[in-house]
Amino acid sequence: SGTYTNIKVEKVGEKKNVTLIQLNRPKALNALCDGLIKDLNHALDEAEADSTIGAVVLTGSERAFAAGADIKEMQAMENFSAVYNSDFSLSWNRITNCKKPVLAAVNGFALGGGCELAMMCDIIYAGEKAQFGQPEITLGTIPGAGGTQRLTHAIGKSKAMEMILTGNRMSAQEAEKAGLVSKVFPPDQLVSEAVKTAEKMASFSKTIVTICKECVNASYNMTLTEGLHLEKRFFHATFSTHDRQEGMTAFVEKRAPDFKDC
Ligand code: CO8
Repeated sequence: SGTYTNIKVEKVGEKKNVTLIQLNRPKALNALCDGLIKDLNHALDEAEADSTIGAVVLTGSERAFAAGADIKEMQAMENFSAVYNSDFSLSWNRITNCKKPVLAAVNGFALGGGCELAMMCDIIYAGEKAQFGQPEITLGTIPGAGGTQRLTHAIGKSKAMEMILTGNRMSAQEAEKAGLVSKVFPPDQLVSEAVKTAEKMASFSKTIVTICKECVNASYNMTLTEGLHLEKRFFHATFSTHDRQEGMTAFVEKRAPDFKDC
């Protein structure tokens, strides 16, 4: 694992096949400054390139997953061109495009860009005291890293509108009920539960896991007909992999499969 200023990175799990990335700017409640985003992108590049890693868990502290984009950095941007010409937002697709599954383990505040960062991940687990919100309206701006789009997809128009137009926060329990979050755990068990799930995803064929992720993400960008077509073609494609043959043969022979990620 590399050495970073704004994050901590560790290989975890029984087989050390999960990368645990912890956002680590406690004094600013993990506000997503430029340096933190650069560190995060770098750590994701490393996890993606590392053939021993099968999944990533992204977490913060018990107090905050991330309290948003760094307001102090944004305050200094004078006008449209200052923000437009910076690479402030460009690298934020990194998580969605990561070939390995990324699970967000959210304790505490996930606000603004922090909520958006969690929503870029493939799965969100929350600690019982987590709070989700898009408070940009209170700062005279709007969500700029997917909040108006991904939140609406996740929880529907009425709930998304209410959060975005009022800045009101949603509790972990409400977020689970609304479908934003898939599971809620006591704060001190959250990361270990997330790692367990990540280990399970990491136990399967990496190639097939990546295809699954690509197909699910495609549903955001395609009509149903196009998405079903893409899925069918990828389903067919799995038949030319070693791992599909191994998986089905292992089932028939009543033994554990030995996936080779090809
Ligand atoms: N940016 C910078 N610093 C922050 C941020 C932030 N988002 N949030 C907290 N901090 C800092 C505080 O300034 C404070 O620092 P200091 O001690 O130097 O004053 C420290 O963290 C602790 O914060 P508080 O004292 O405020 O702690 P409280 O427990 O009283 O309150 C809150 C916690 C409620 C989370 C409060 O800090 C808060 O409201 N934070 C701002 C939340 C917010 O508005 N987030 C949205 C930001 S806008 C955004 O994310 C736009 C996304 C667009 C993305 C586009 C990217 C391409």
